[in-house]
Amino acid sequence: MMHNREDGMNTLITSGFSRIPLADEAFLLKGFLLGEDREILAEVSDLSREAPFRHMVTPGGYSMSVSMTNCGPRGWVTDRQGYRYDTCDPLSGRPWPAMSPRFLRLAEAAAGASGFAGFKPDACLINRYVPGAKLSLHQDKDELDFSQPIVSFSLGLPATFEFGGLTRKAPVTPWQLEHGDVVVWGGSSRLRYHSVRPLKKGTHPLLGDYRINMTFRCAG
Ligand code: MD6
Ligand code: FE
Repeated sequence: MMHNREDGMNTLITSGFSRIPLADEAFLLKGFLLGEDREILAEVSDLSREAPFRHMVTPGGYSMSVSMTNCGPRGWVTDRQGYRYDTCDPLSGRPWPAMSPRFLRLAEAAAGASGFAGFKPDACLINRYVPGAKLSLHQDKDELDFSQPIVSFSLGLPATFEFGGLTRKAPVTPWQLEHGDVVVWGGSSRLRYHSVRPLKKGTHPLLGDYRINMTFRCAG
């Protein structure tokens, strides 16, 4: 079913989506991106020519299985020196590519649909997974402003996302994230631990054997 929805700035035309609560102030918006998935992927492809996906190294010296790039005023980076946000891509020395109006509008609309009005991210980390790639249990805590939520787009192959509690030992709940889904969390859930299980083999009609995840944050 198609319907129009006011997001305050533009009329967002998207396919119907359903909102599933994951925890207090955390939601999964199923199918939220399906009206604009091709456009989002074309923009990611374009910006990755300027700032290519690369395997970053953790402070402990391990190369990450997920490859990453960024867009927007700040980008998340890791190397032997630690995790941080940087205004420039260390590969090129130039500022990260701009965050497109579409990305900003969709991220703000998803946050708004989850009770976080007026979300204005300054960072977008883009993660690319191939089968076998995973993300270990972590908190997103390198941002300066925890009053703002994180908005996470999923495209391409499905993944199992594990959503936990505020301590590393707290039990996790698995959720399937599919092409077009958005996860939003903030407030009392902002610092919950989470992980992504090793991606299963598969072929997505638009992305082949990749999964793309984009997380929008207020970092600065
Ligand atoms: C992913 N996402 O889905 C990894 N972090 O590939 C994250 O680590 C994440 O989805 C914070 C908020 C939402 C997320
Ligand atoms: Fe995360």
